[in-house]
Amino acid sequence: MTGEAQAADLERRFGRAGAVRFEASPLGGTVAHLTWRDAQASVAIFGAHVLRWKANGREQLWLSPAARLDAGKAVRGGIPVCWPWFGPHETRSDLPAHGLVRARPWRVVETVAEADGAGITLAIAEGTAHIDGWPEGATATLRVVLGAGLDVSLETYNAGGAPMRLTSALHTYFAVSDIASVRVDGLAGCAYLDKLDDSARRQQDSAIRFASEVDRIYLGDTAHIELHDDGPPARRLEIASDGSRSAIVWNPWIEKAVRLGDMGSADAYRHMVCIETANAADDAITLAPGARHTLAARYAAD
Ligand code: TA6
Repeated sequence: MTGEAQAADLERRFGRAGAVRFEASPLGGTVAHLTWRDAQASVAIFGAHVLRWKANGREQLWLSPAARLDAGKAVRGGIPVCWPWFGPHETRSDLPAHGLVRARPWRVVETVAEADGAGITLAIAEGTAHIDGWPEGATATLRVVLGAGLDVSLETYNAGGAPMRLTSALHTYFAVSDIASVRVDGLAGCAYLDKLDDSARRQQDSAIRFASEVDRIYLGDTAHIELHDDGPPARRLEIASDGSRSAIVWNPWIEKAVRLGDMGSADAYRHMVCIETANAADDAITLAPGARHTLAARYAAD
């Protein structure tokens, strides 16, 4: 089915006038565009990937200018879904980093258009029994609601017969005026694992600022984080999480950004910061057969 045909089919089945519209994206896949008052968001069906969120007249998320939906790999930027593991697989180095779903087709389950928001729910599109590393019987569902803020929730259901170990993340790339103008509040007092120093355990004693690569897994009370960007223009963005005991803060800085090769420009690292709502490392979850878990983030921008 061509992109245009898929978009037309989804528009017919799930379009909601004035709230949810499907189109064949110039990035090479089908995208759902959500509208609520003057806010907008776009969600790619491939990877169930939030590509953009515009609120208060500003793009709140960073997306690589090199992003493609038809390259068979995860999109750089927006909100990649890391599931059913975050980072490298615990025992299998041959399996992809950040799990199995961010570079895989999903399908639309439903869309909603209500007074307080426009939303879409997606699930993995295909049978999973054949996918190497997939926990037997596990399913993932992503729900995105655009309203006064942006709500993203990732539900795991263990429909299998055995307990499953789960780490996951909403790997959100926020747009910033310049990384030197950024301060992250809300993690002072938390322990963190410094991934740049063999996961050494350290303590965050104040706000986070950036002057080199930062790659840290914060543990404990990470439920309310604030991103402050002095701009210009100055901006504050709140991240409230639920079902999450970890938060990852990451900026690749110069060398790693060049090594990644898909950031779109040499100075792209200056205009993004990842603050990820997660359960990772010590906060891995064991989900019993029949159990469900939801990882949720609510973003609110001034
Ligand atoms: O969340 C931070 C991190 O784990 C970094 O270590 C870096 O690898 C980043 O994710 C991006 O990973 P990716 O596989 O998308 O290149």
